[in-house]
Amino acid sequence: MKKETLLEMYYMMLKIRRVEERILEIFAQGKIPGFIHVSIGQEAVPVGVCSALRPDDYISNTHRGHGQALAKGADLKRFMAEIYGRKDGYCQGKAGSMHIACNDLGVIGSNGVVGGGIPISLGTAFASLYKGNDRVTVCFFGDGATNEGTFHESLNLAALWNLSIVFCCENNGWAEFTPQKVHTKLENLSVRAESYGIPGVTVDGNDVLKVKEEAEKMIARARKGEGPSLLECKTNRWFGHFAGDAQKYRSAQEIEEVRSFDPILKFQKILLEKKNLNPKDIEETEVKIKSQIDEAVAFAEKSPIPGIEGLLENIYT
Ligand SMILES: Cc1ncc(C[n+]2csc(CCOP(=O)(O)OP(=O)(O)O)c2C)c(N)n1
Repeated sequence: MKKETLLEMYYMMLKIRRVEERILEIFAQGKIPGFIHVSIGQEAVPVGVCSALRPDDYISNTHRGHGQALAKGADLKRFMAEIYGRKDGYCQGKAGSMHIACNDLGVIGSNGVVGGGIPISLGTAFASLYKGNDRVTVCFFGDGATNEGTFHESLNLAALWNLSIVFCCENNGWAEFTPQKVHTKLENLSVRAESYGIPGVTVDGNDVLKVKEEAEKMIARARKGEGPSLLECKTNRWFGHFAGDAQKYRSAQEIEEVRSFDPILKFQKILLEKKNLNPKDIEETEVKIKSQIDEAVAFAEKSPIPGIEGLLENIYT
């Protein structure tokens, strides 16, 4: 892999982490409306997968989807304005964190309905088939969503219609306050693919290079018209289900332990060892990201709050 690609991936993982840390701070100050779900600890999944996509490909993101939208190329200013619920946001402030969509980037929308994005993503995959193009759709969802009927119906239909789609389960081990072992008997959720006659693979979702490698294979397969597959990336949710959830249901030891699987430090170590990165580069990347976030926050705070007159604009019902 080219050095520039590796550095771009590192930059994006760090950017997602720092953006979400800032969002948590701002949310605690009461400046952001609605709910916030951060994906801190899970950055390798969206970055590994989206780095294998073309700009004209589609993704459907989730309620924990900040990283997915940013990794697909969301402009930080318009993204932040949307989080703030402001007029200059991607959806004119009507979507916020949990329903953000970026039409020009093929980010078809996050969803507050768990598993709700899965059948929607079949729509863009079907559009590619219908129009005869090779645009691929990646559909992100969590481990909890794999127990929804929409997951099973969608995998069945996608397999049957041979759709160009990669189902990506960002498995952080928790569905709200319920650990995986309480919501399913399965250890590897990728085995569910077999029931629908499609390939399924489980990878270390804290290893961005492994995620990218497997995603590339599945995306190439879909692009060639060979149908859907299921990629399970096992990762860790560091914080509570939503901002403000103190995780009283998790032991302090577990919360501490998951941080030892930090996907950014893991990748950073590889890059330092291979001399693709030096400590000065890390410092410079941090400075660059901080100034981008400062600018984006200032842009969002200056952006107007949407007025009542726009309530019915750009709404589809
Ligand atoms: C259909 C539906 N059922 C329940 C909920 C409440 N709920 C919100 S998030 C969530 C857990 C989702 O877990 P998972 O799919 O693993 O995603 P994660 O939050 O871990 O990213 C639940 C049950 C909902 N929003 N929609």
